[in-house]
Amino acid sequence: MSAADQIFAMLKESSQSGAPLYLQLRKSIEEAVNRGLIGPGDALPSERDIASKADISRVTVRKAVQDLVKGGILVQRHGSGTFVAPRMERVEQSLSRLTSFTEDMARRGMVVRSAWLDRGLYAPSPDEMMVLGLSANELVARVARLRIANDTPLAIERAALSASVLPDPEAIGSSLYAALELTGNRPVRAVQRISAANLGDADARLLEVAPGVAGLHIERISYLASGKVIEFTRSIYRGDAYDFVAELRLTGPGEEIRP
Ligand code: 16G
Repeated sequence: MSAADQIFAMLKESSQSGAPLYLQLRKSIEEAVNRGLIGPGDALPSERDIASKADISRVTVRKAVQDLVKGGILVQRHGSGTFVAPRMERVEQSLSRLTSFTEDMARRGMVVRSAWLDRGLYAPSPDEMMVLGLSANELVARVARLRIANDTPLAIERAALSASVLPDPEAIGSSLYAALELTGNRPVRAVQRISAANLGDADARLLEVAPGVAGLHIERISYLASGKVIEFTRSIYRGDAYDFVAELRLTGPGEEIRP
């Protein structure tokens, strides 16, 4: 049975419900995806095919499809059509170990690569001056990357470090922490702040999700053993790809809780 037939069969099942047509169609496409009748990466039949098979207007089909794109069930690629979104295998990330993206993904057997969004030396922003302890006449090294594992973009990371630590951001290979390790500047402690964020258009396009879907905004400030701040990184992670897991322990009497 073709994908259009599968959807039509689902639609016939739900046609008794009395709900608006576009909602019935949306549910039918969702059902076809959930039951695996059309799989991740499969092309959705054209608007015209669905409309003629189900005998409904193309406007109705468009409305249902747009809703599913917004919900992340379908993805639209300019020029090539609409597809079932790839199923994300969620990554479980411990919040108690200070690891790098490269190490995290390699441990899971995933192939890591990054696309450079920016790298260079700049005059620091007020935030960067404050966090990294820079004065206005010092420079900041910025390293912005789209982090990709097994061909799926997972996060956009924008790191800022003092230019005295990273004088040549062009020279980092595939891992920032490996480059810092070489000069004895790999952080030993970090404080991470995670908050919810809806992805804006530009970030959503890079992460290949629909604009407005849920993401995680993560700010990491990392320290050397001396207590000096070494890295200030602001990242956007895909909300459908990550579970951050923290182990909690009861603190003993007199034990200090520090951030
Ligand atoms: C992690 C860190 C990021 C760090 C990067 C280094 C979070 C949220 N962020 O992704 O702060 O810059 O690792 O990775 O965990 P790399 O050594 O592979 O470049």
